[in-house]
Amino acid sequence: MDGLDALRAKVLEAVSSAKDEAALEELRVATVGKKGEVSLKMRELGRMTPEERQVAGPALNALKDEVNAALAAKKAGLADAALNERLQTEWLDVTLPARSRRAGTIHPISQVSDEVTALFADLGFAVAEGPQVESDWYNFDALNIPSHHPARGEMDTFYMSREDGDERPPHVLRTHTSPVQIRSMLAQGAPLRVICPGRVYRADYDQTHTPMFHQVEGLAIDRDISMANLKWVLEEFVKAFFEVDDVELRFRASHFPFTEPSAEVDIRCSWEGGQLKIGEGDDWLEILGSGMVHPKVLEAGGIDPTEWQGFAFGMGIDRIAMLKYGIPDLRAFFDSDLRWLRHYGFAALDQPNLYAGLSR
Ligand code: 2NL
Repeated sequence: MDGLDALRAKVLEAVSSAKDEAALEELRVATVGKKGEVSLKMRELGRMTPEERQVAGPALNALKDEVNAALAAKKAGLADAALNERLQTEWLDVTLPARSRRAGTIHPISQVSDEVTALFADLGFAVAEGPQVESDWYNFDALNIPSHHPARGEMDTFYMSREDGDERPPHVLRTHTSPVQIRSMLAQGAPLRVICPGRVYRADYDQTHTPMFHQVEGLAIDRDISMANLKWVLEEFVKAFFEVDDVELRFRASHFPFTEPSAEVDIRCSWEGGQLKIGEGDDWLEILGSGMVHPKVLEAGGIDPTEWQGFAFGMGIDRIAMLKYGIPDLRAFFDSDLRWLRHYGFAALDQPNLYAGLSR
């Protein structure tokens, strides 16, 4: 067939001098593509005599194979060259010393939250979490908080808005983590031991209150749980959390709608030269509220109060974080001031655990 050798030489030369993959692709289309030079030559086979076809057919097929092989080889070569060029220009010296500036730190609230949950986990409590936007039933009714109770007022509670004309009661930003415990009771039944840390919201903002703060609540339900169990659990907690060998707790009668009886718990302490010492001295520090779960609350949680009883307690994480780590100003917790965070933050790899110690 005329000109086949010349075509072969021309195409192979073009392949070998192609600069990049795009040029190569253009060349493929122009030669072995549907309307490429080699393909057009193949169409001529139809007009040949059988004898001519017997010679030209294999020659054309061989040329097509040869061109395809050259294209593939060149393509691989170009990819190698591109990679080599990247490797030449983009290098990284892994022997350089690490940057000395510290990365982020763990916020004291996260740290204390982890400490408290690690501690109660060791006492057999499971960690539970729930939504921050709650129905009024989970946040109030189930907790025996009547509709006229001041906590329900706009002064204390953030209400979500409803569409105009929607008469259903609005959702609220949860004012405590108790709804999580109601959900745990309904989902798991008795016996039950849960610890619920999380964000809560109240419409209050001054020196000692922020509209969002952190709470942790605990709940233990069994057939014969009593205030004695509550007292022991809280003593163990306070000793481990404040890292002291002994501490005295004082239970003061109080009132919450969701517990009966209710008690506020103080711990013995001293303030000397502005320095707080837990477990010694003549002062008392209020750290939490507690009590025996009200029968109506057990009922709302689907638990039979004639068979089961339990204790519950709640405390502010922000407050105990300030006490433990000597942080004077509550509002600094939420300022995101990097200097403050570097000063009061914790190293990211120091996860609290009871073996290594809660806070190294
Ligand atoms: C406080 C007082 C408290 C509870 C929280 C609770 C939860 C359920 C049932 C009964 Cl589901 N009680 N929680 C009980 C007593 C006190 O918190 O001063 N918190 C900062």
